Amino acid sequence: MASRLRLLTVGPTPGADGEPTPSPGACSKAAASGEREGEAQRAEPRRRREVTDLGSGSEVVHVPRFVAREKAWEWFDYLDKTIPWTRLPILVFGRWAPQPRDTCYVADAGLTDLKYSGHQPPAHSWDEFPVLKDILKAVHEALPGSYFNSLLLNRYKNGSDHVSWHADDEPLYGPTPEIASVTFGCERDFLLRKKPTKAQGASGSGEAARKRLKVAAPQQQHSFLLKHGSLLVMRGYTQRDWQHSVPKRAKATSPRINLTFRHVLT
Ligand SMILES: O=C(O)CCC(=O)C(=O)O
Repeated sequence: MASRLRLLTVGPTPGADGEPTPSPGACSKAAASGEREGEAQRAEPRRRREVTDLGSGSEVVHVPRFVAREKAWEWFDYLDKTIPWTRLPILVFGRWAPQPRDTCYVADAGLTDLKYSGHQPPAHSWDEFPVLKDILKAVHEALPGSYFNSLLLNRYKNGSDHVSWHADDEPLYGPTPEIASVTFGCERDFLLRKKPTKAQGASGSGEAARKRLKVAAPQQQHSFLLKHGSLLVMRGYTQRDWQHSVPKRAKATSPRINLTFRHVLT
C-alpha cells in the first residue's frame, strides 16, 4: 500500500465515553445493546483516531467512537423525527431521477448557494435545530482550528439508499476543503478511490473511463466501516484527487443518518 496509517489516542469529546465498539454488522439499537453486554471486556482505547495518509497532500482521519452510543441514539432519534427530509429529483448522466437518499441542507445566512446535480437545496437556519448546534460544537472541539459553516444531511432508509462515486469539489468550498462526516444508526461502508489521471480520462469515452475506474489498482482504493457515533474527516487535496461513495448494501436493514459539515468560502 502506498498510504500510511497512524493511530493516535486523543482527549475527550463531549458525549464520548469508554464504551466498547459493536462488532461489524450491528445495524439497530437492539443489535447494538445485545453486543454491548457480550463485549464489555473488549473495550478499545478511548477515542482512537486513525490517520490515513493518501499521498500528495490528501488525508483521512477516522474516529470510530466520536460520540457515546446512547448520546448518538438520542441524536439519531431527534434528527430522524425533526429534520424536514426531502427526496428531490437530481440530474444523473443527463436524466432526472429521485435522489437515492433523503437530504436536507443547513447553512449560515448569506453564504453562496450550494448547487449539485441540477439541484439547489434551500438553506435552513441552525436556529431551527438546536441539536445540530450541539453536534457542530462537538465537531469543532474535536478538530481545533477547523471551522464549518454549512451542513448537508443525508438519511439512508435502508441498504438500497446510497450515494454514487463523486467528489465534493464544488468551487464554493475552495481548493482544499475539509469535510467532517458524522454517522448515526446503521453502519455502512464508505469507499474512496483515486480519480483517473488526465491520460486515462483522455484515452476513451466516459463509459470506458468509468469501467476502467472500477478496476483501479488495489493501492488506489480505501474502505472505512462507518459505525454509529463515528467521525470521518477528509482533508487536503482529497476532493481534488479522490472520489468517495456509500454503495448499496443488502445487509443494511435499518436507517443511517449522516451529517457532512463543510466550510463555504466567504
Ligand atoms: O453518507 C456519507 O457518509 C457520505 C455522504 C456524501 O458523500 C456527501 O454528502 O457528499
